[in-house]
Amino acid sequence: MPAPIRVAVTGAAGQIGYSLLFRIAAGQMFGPDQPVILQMVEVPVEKAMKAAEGVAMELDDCAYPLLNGIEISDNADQGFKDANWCLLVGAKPRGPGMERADLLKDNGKIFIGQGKAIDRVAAENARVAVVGNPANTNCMIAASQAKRLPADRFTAMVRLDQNRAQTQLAKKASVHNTDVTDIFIFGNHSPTMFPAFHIAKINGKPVPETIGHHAWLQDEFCSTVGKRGAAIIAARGLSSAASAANALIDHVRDLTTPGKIHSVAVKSGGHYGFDPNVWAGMPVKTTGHGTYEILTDYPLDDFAKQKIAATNEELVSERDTVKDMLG
Ligand code: NAX
Repeated sequence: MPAPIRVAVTGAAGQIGYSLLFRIAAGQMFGPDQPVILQMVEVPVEKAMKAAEGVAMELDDCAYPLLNGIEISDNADQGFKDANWCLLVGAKPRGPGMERADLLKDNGKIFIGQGKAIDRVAAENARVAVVGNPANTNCMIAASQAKRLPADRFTAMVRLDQNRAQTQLAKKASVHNTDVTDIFIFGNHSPTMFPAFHIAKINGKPVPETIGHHAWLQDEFCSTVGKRGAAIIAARGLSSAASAANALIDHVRDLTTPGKIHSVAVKSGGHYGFDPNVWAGMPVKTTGHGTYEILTDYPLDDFAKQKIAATNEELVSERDTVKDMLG
């Protein structure tokens, strides 16, 4: 067995945390031969810390063979110490009447502190995956604080959107979701995202050819995927949690599996017409344990260009809102 890796999870007592930690401990994120030490990070509030202790008790009660330790902390310097992976799930939810700009500013502050702490104390090979919303911009803020860790170590999750898009296409074509491939998310994790159906394939054939219904692809499909989070809240009374945790398992597992091609929000570098300094979803190919290259050769038609311009505009405006928070 290799030495255990340290996995820090913020928001460990939250909804997503509760679906996520058990799957990491079971080996679903890093594989069945990789022991892990979980570093649960919460806010310094008694209720949250108590809840985190309860989750740790349940993890103990699972007697997972790969779980080599559980640490709970209420501060970032302790929570990220020597962490190989930092999974930034914790953030404030949007309260009633709260504007998106206020959410950006409130949550942005969290990611300044966490970005600095990760850069200071995490392992030499530390990698970061951001889930807490607005995920792309929070990731940009955290990355901007880092002096030691390069920007490509900081990724944000658009995998839930990719998984949602895959299933919607499969349902429409009456095939199994594994028959749908090459579906990638471009842009922001928000309703402006573009699920690039023109690249996707069903049993190896282009989706527009197989589904044939262009108006459905351009309108209903894009809007169903973009607004799926809101539809879950309307139905369940709570935001997506198990599916978000599942997507984070997919995000990290595919980023540590060479050859995998998948959607990740990364520093765009100007590819596909994005502003070079925003974090945008795009297709990447994993090249090693946590390393990846952006795949830059997928074609964009006029509709794709227009959708990407809109989601890029939103990312640039989010960056303008938090410009004072960038290191
Ligand atoms: P919950 O409100 O259930 O849990 C959040 C937890 O984070 C709480 O326990 C809270 O105490 C903790 N927390 C807050 N600030 C923290 C900090 N500075 N350090 C450590 N812990 C902190 O939310 P949950 O449903 O788990 O969602 C977490 C985040 O994921 C939210 O921002 C949510 O919007 C976002 N999501 C992102 C998705 C994505 O695809 N990128 C999809 C699902 C989800 O909506």
